[in-house]
Amino acid sequence: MAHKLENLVSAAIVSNFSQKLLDNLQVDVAIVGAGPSGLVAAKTLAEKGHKVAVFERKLAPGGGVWGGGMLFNEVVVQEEAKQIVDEYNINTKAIDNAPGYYAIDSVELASGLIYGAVHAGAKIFNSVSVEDVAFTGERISGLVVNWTPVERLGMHVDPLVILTKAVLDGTGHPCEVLTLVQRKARVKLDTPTGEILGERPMQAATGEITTVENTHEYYPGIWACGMSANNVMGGYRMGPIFGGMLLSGKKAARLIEESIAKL
Ligand code: 48F
Repeated sequence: MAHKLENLVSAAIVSNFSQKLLDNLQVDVAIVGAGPSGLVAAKTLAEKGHKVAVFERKLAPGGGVWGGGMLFNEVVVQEEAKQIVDEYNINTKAIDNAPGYYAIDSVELASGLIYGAVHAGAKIFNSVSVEDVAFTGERISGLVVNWTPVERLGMHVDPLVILTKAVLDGTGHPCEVLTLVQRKARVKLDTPTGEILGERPMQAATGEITTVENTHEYYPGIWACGMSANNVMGGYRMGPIFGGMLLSGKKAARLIEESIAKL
């Protein structure tokens, strides 16, 4: 009997997704959150040949980029980060009276960062939430994941586990993964108090610098980038300027690559 189109489409989706998930049950780097910092890290690591999976709670990857500032869909980057934007062939527009600052259409930036990560070979699993981590001895060695609708509906469904050499917490303002590591595993993070210091109010220029400075391994096996790094270390927020996020993603990729090379 000839296959009906409906059946071929369904079978292709089920088999391709299943294969993709099977291939990513063990990865080199598991990134939580497909915001700008996580997406830059994903592209940079995947281009170097690392197996990278990104888990994003929302249906649409891109994090806080899409909405620009107060839903005006434009964002700003500074000169230091323009080189990263140029790698993606994303258009920038010099800002009058602000030498070294550029405006970007936030839809172009979000879609470009997503395409860049996927095209480089990273796999993005959207509508998947990270609800816990797995440990091997004193090192974080995995992510515990479930469908976002399961999480949102509070369904009593057990998760699956992704094993990894490195976890990158790119969950933005709440630094969700490091928060649960500290709370559930009751371990000390590499901060002055051993705890999460909490994000400070807006101070854009300082926040841009500390976002990159605070990109760091906070416990064996787990790094933070972007606003997550700022929250862990008590950095300032900066609003719709995104250069620090992109530079943080680059730095996270470099630190992780150097670290997993030694494993
Ligand atoms: O917040 P987000 O865009 O991360 P970011 O790279 O960039 C921050 C900026 O967008 C903006 C800013 C710039 O001035 O301040 O806020 O630090 O993206 C974080 C992503 O992580 C997802 C969340 O849905 C968002 O898309 N996320 C958060 N918690 C989880 C998660 C989780 N537990 N599991 C999966 N995804």
